[in-house]
Amino acid sequence: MSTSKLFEPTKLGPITLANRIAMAPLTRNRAIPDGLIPSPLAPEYYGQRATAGLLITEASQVSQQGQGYQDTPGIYSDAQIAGWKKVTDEVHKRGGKIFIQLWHVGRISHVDLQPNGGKPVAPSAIKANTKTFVGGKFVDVSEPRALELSEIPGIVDDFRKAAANAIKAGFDGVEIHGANGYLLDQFVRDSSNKRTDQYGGSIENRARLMIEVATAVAKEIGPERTGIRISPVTPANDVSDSNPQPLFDYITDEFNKLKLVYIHVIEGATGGPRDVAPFDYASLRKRFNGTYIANNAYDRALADQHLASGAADLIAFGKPFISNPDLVERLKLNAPLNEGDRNTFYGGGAKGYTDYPTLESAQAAQ
Ligand code: 8OZ
Repeated sequence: MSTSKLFEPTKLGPITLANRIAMAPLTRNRAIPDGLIPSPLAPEYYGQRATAGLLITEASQVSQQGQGYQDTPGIYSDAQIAGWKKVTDEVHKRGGKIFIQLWHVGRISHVDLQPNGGKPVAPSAIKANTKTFVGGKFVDVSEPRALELSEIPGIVDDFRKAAANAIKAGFDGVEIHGANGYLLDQFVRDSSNKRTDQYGGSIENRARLMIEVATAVAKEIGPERTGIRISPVTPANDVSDSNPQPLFDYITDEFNKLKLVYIHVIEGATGGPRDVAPFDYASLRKRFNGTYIANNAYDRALADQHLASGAADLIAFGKPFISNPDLVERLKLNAPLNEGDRNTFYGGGAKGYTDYPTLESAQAAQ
């Protein structure tokens, strides 16, 4: 048996988690197209993974404007809330805890998804050199337009309402998506933000929208139920920053003032190398008074090492959770993992979603 800290129960604000393993948010593009309601299979999919100490849902847009890929679920309509309630009920029935990730894609979108076919919105009218998935294929993202100053309070309010909806849907809390080159990260980083008003220029100004969103959400549902994901050096979705360390040190200090329950940090390039650029994650860890969730390319050995040294409180696993519903058990036993099928990551039905075998079901089938 293992004495790894990974399998110890732990507190996350007011709630108790069964272990220090989090399921990272994973985009699966299986929402019902009519209404962008979570798939009828989503309760089973998340329920199968409820042995993780904390489940974080796939990114879910806070408004139609916040959508950037086809068939991603929302959390802004009553029908979406009802769909998510089925997910949280199933996860709670199986003893799990679940946060929903609140998302606005900003410029990583396409006119076909936007209200009245309009341009996607961004801090500045600079097109990202990346693709999105719309109409069944990968296409270049559309040319964005810069948000008017007068529109910014509406965006903050969309996050606030989405957080209130999340609580109605039975979630234990929310994770604000501040990572991976989406709207909040586009404001933060100086490659995508060239504004000259109070939302551009200095670190304080570029961080302002992210902090305003975190403030509004924490005020609405409580900071003990509000976490946020950041990715200080990821090149994902064509963003970069000329000086990320002071930027994210500042942001972390602000999260501290708000008493957010966790920061979820993608260390390195999202889904890629951990050492893509120099960055002192220990600096964030040391500054932040809440829970530090570490993510990116962790395996059992690295997880044990970082928990033992105090570099992290929880470890989030992403892709391994797609193909291993019983990942917790497999990590505990150091058992082999199922390979994921990339062809079914984004879109489709039960295949590659709810049909991956557990150790137990694989054995029974023999
Ligand atoms: C993969 C495909 C589409 C979106 C992220 C929400 O990177 C995503 C995402 C990942 O945070």
